[in-house]
Amino acid sequence: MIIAYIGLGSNLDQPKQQLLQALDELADMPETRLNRASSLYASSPMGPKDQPDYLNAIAEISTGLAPLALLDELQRIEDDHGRIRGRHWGPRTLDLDLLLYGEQVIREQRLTVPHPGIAQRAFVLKPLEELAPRLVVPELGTIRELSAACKDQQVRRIK
Ligand code: A4P
Ligand code: MG
Repeated sequence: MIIAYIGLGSNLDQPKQQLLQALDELADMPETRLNRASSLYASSPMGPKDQPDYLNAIAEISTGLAPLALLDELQRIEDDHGRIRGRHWGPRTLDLDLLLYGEQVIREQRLTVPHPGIAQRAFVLKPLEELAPRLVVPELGTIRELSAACKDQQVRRIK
């Protein structure tokens, strides 16, 4: 089993419900266990501003799925949430990003791991820091270091 981290994001159709339901669905993936999940975090949109604020969270899973099989499962769950692939960085009912897959570095057409945005996004790093501050992102440093470098971005933890 490999430990992997999944980033969840939503800004349409009751984002909190979208994320809580997605956590259940991650737990139901084949060969996979949901170890733990972060709190939910709210932030204004990165990218186009004419869209609602986002809720984000992180799930830590243990999985026997290979990386591309895991990506297939994540995209199936996105589709089940009525995800319509519109403009880049546009609004969405559910976005599931494979952030980290063990310590592997993957550069394939369909899949880049670590996720390329990870080091610039407080809405990813804050919830990751809650779960695993000392975790090392291959080639980049620890989550705590990367999060400190993004501290100017406003992200609110939801109680
Ligand atoms: N892909 C490659 N690597 C990965 C990976 N590690 N995980 C490919 C997931 N997918 C990966 O994704 C496009 C393609 O990326 C997939 O088909 C897969 O083969 P997508 O989600 O359909 O496309 P997108 O959403 O237009 O682009 P992208 O880059 O995924 O958008 P992001 O980076 O997810 O950003 N603001 C806040 N505050 N919070 C957010 O969560 N999210 C976005 C979307 C914009 N602004 C946001 C937030
Ligand atoms: Mg995505």
